[in-house]
Amino acid sequence: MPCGVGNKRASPERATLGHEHVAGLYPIVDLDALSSSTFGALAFAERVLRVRPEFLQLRAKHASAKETLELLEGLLPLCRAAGTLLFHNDRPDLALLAGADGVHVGQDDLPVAAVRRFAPALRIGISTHDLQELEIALDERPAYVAFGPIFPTRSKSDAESAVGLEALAVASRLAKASRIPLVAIGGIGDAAAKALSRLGVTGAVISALFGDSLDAVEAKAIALHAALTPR
Ligand code: TZP
Ligand code: MG
Repeated sequence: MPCGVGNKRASPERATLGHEHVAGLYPIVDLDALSSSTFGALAFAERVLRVRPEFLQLRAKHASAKETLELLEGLLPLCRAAGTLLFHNDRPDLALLAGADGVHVGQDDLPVAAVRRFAPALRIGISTHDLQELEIALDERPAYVAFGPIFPTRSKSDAESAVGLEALAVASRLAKASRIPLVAIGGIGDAAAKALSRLGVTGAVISALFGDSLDAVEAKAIALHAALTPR
């Protein structure tokens, strides 16, 4: 039986981030994006982790379960050393097996209640794409809610329409009222990062982290992290 299944006394409080506000960069290590670069996932992660982000996500849409588990197991000590929470996209089973901190689920993934039954201690992030989905997700009291795409993106094959900054401002008010951290996603680069930070929202980023070299990746992570951190 997986750990936690049937543990009715598990406290939902354990599965939050422990605070309502998150700031700074939320880097996503996306294997599809990495496949068009010369970077290995761990070397890439090691560079972005130098900004000590609050959390980092592995997104492995087309990798095998075995390869994904091995990668998560490689990422975990790097994240621990940086004080960063490791989230895995889509698959709570792999997150749990690897000892990761959380799972990021979308609208077609396992429902939050099922994830909680399976793995009560895993923190849960939920993807939402409009204000109705956002309000439903906030009611689930996850560790954070992601909202987007804010701007058009090429990193998600089936991306919904971009929602824009006005909808993000409304989403930010709703999330604040619910005291759940909000993560904006989709087309976030330096310019958008400044607008996000004014709204008190953090940003998840795939493509804007890429550069010609790992030094350039690190420089981009530093710049995005600074732009997403309110002064
Ligand atoms: N979900 C909504 S947009 C998106 C995901 C996974 C892709 C974000 O990637 P990028 O390159 O930062 O736009
Ligand atoms: Mg998903």
